[in-house]
Amino acid sequence: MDKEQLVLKLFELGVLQFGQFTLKSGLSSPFYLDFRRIIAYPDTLRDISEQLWKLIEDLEFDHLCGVPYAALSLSSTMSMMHGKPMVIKRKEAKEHGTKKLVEGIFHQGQKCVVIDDVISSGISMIETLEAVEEAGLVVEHVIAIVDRMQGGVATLEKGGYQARSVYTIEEILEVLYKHNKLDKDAHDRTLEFIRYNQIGYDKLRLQRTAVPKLSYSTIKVNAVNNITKRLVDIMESKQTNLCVSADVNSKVELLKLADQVGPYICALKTHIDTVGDFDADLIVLLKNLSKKHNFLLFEDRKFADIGHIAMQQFTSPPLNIADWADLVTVHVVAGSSSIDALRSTGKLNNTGLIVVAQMSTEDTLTSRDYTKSALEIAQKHQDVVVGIVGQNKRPRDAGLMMLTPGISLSETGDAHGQVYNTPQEAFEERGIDIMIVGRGIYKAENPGAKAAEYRQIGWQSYLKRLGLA
Ligand code: 5BU
Repeated sequence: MDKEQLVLKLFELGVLQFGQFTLKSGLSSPFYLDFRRIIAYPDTLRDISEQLWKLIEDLEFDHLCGVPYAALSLSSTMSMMHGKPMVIKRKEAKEHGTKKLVEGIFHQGQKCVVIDDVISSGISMIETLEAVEEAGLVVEHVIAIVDRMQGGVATLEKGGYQARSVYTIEEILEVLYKHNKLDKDAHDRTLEFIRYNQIGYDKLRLQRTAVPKLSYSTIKVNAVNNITKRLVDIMESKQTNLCVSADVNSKVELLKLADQVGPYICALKTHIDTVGDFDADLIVLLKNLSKKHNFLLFEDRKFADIGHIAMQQFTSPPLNIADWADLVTVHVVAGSSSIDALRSTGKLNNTGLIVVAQMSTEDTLTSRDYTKSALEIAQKHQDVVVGIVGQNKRPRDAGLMMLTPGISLSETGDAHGQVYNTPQEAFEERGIDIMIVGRGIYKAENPGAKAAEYRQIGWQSYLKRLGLA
C-alpha cells in the first residue's frame, strides 16, 4: 500500500478525525489523530510500520523504542519484521525492585531510534528521550507517523536530534481534500489552527522549567521548621542569599574569613573536620562571629551511615556538632531512617537538617529517581528539615529551601569533577534559594569584597526572578 492509499485507509478506520475536539490542554482542536485505534487492524499496523521503517532503513542503530503507549505496537511490529531488538520505556518507574525506567537488554553507548505516533510539541518524545539517554543509550534519530507542524520537530532538532516523519499534517490534508474526504472549509480551518497554535522551543522550555516565583517570605510562611524562619529573617534583613563555604584548614584562617565575609552572608558553611587545629575554643569564637554578623553556622558533615552511627557522629566529641551547628547536611542513601535516628537524639530543636538530593559533580550518581526519593524524604520530615541541596530540582513544598553549591562567577569547573554555574543562571533559571560559594570567594585576594560582589549579584538575580528588578 502506498503512502496515499494508507492515508485514505487511516481516515476510513477513524484514525484521522475531523470535527471539534477538546485536547488534554483544554484547547479546542478541529482535528484529532487517534493512532491507538490501529492495534485493532493488524494489516494497517503492518503497513504503517513499514512506512516508518523506510525512514530509518539507511541508518545504523541497535534498538527501537516506542513512546508509550501508542507507539509500543509500532516499535514491536518494526522489531518483529526487521529483526531489530527493542527496549521499552516505562510510564512510571516500578515501586519495588530495580526501579528501572527502561527495560530491555542493551549496552551503554548503543544507538536507539525513538518512535512516536505523532509529534506536536515534542514534549512526550523528550520525556522518553531523557529516560532512554539516562539509561545509557544514545539517541540521534527520532521518527513519527505524523508531524503536526506545531513546532515539535524544530524543538527536537534544537535538542540535537534528527526528526523524520512519514507525513506532515499538511500532506494528509492535501490527500484527503483531493479525494473529497474533507471539504475546503475543514481543510482550511485545520491549517489555520496549526498556524495559530505553535508551541515553540522557548515556550516549551519555559513550561518545563517553569521556575516557581517563590519569595523568601512565602517560604517562611509555609515553613514548619523554626530554623527556616530564622534563616529567612537573616536573609531578608541583610538582603543576602549567599552562603560562603569556608573550606580553609586552620582556626586562624577560618576565623579571619568568617569575620571578612560575615556582613554579606546568611550562613557560613564549614567542613569542621578539615580544620587541623580544631578545638572547643574555635566553636566559641565562631559563635561570637555568627552573633556579631548575624549568620547561621552550617556544618556540611553529610551523614551517610546507618542511623545508629549518624547519631554518634552528630552528638559525639570532639566535634559536638549538635551543640553548635544551626544547619547540618545529611545524605539519605541509607533511607528515611537516618533522619528518624537524628531526630531521636532530641537535638534537632536548634539544628535544622539539609538533605542532599542532588550533587554538583559531573559524574554524580544522584539519578533522577534518587533525587525524587530524597525530595520526598525531605518533604516527609519537614519538622526537622530546612531544605535540600540540589541543582535544578526543588521540593514541591513551598516551605523547603533549595541550597545550591557549584557556583562561580569565573570558573566552569575544577580538576576533580566539580561543575560551576553562575549565580544568575542558578537563581533566574533554576529557581534556587541560596547559593553556596567556596573557592570563588575564599581564594580571592579580598574575600570580603568578593563576598559583597556575590551578595549583590545573588540578590539582584533573586529580585529579577520575582519580576522585581
Ligand atoms: P567550591 O569551592 O565553591 O567548589 O566549594 C563547594 C562546596 O560545596 C564544598 O564545600 C563542597 O563540599 C560543597 N558541595 C559541593 O560542591 N557539591 C555538592 O554537590 C555538595 C556540596 Br552536596
